[in-house]
Amino acid sequence: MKIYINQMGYHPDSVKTAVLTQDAGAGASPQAPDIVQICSVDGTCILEKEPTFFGLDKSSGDYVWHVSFSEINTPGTYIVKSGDSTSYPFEIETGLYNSLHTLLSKMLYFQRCGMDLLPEYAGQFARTKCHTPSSVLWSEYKKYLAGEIESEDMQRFDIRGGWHDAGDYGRYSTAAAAALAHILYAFRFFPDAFDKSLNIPESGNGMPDILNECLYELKWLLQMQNDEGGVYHKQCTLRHANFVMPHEDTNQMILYPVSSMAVADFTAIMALAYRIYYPYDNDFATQALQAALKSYDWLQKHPEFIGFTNPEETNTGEYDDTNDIDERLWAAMELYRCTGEKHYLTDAKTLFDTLDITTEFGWGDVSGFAGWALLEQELMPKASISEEYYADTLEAEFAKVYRHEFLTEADRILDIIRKSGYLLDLSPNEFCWGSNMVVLNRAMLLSTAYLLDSQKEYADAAVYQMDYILGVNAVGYSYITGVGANSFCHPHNRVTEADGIDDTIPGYVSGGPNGIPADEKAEWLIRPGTPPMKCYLDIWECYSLNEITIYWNSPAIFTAAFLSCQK
Ligand code: 9MR
Ligand code: ZN
Repeated sequence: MKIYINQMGYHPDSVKTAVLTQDAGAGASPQAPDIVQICSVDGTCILEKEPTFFGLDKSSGDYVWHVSFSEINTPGTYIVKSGDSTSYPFEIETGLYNSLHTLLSKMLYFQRCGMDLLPEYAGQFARTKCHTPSSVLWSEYKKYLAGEIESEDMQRFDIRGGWHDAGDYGRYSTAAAAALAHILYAFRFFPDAFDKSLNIPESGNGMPDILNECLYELKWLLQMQNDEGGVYHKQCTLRHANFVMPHEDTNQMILYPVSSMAVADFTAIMALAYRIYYPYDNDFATQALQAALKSYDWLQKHPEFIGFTNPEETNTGEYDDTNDIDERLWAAMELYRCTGEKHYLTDAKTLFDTLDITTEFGWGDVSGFAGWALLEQELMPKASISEEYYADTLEAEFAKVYRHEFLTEADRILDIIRKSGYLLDLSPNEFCWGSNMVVLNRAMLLSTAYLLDSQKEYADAAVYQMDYILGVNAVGYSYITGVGANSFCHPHNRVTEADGIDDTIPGYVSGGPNGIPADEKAEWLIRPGTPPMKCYLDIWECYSLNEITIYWNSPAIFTAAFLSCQK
């Protein structure tokens, strides 16, 4: 019998559920566990409960029982016991989620490119600045590789900074925009959560540190806009670097062509940045809005979809897409929110009407961000919605439709959760590369639904998703480094492998189980037929299971910030 709990712990007033499991493999029949005891960490029993049988969980192949212990609300350290089995210890404490999103946010500082990370901020993970030389355009570099032009013939671009995307050192415009959207909206909806210092170089300058950190990425992204208002899809070397420290990756950096997704995402995130930064840094905010308007013009001049496919010489990330409608929708909606000019709203509504899916928060489908922009005032704290809030009838109608879209999707997710023994928001066939992102993006959706509709079930469901990430899963790991008694510690991350330091940088979210492992090591080690929730290994080579990225941390920041504001 295994007992899974959130290894970090629970807010005193939160819903608390332990999951007990037995492997259902080889035709075993379920053997009811012994009575369950919730004990203080010294072994004193506080509560005894009969577990409730859920049945077979399809994603894990486990028989599952549940034990609710929400009634325990005295701060302290606890364990759960049944027969010979004991859970990892966990806390009941206010403030856990506040500390968690602070730790998750500091990860972004560790991803910074182009500056020294000093010991006073990075501790033992201090490192030398990286990727400072100039970049060239792919259109010219291609000719250089073919021997058609000389190195001196290439134009040079000084574009520096930003966050390394992931375990690789690339920087990608659409991935950046998605991560920034999660975090800037987290700040918009839960401003009081972000009161702690991140201990970064800008700390104490009068701006909340989460905005200081995001500004580092935004300033890089601003440089990715060209004179016409186009935005380069990515800044990367031709091939992924070896497992060396970032400053040892000295290959030529290349600006890959403009994609319409990158331009639209850029427009949207710069417009959002205008609203967020205006009270703190007027000049930057104005610059961001000007940049957004310029890129919106570009979009008007280029109504056609301009996708992105890696040239065959390149193996760095692709972030491809099949259309740019959701990106254009998001751009139009953000500019409407900034300017109140009706033509943006009309553009947004026209694009929205062509979409089937409207509530996604990923780098590939950004439609849900448009909903956040539209419903912003309803999602922000102490929202006072007056009859006149929505400037006109089209807006009011559109807001009604979007509210319905979010709530309908949240109800669909609740149905998935009810069918999962682990109270997880994924169906068995949804364990993809980066499945933890899907878990967390849906947790953001559930949080959104709660903000719109105050039904406790939505908030409880968001808690269950963080429980899954922090240990209530069929492999028993906490998927956040440094959090919980059994956290993963071998991420696919060049810095962690190359730095020669035993400890892992804390606060990384793992990509998580992948039902279709897609790297050599995982394909070799994971037996065919393994249930999807168990297709996970804490091995650094397994990039399709155990990488880290900025946009896997960012939805965890959002969800933890949401939970830190709930009772
Ligand atoms: O997160 C991306 C995942 O959804 C895709 O299936 C995968 C393969 O295309 O790529 C992932 O993105 C990677 C990106 O291309 C480069 N940086 C690391 C990202 C995480 O693995
Ligand atoms: Zn770098």
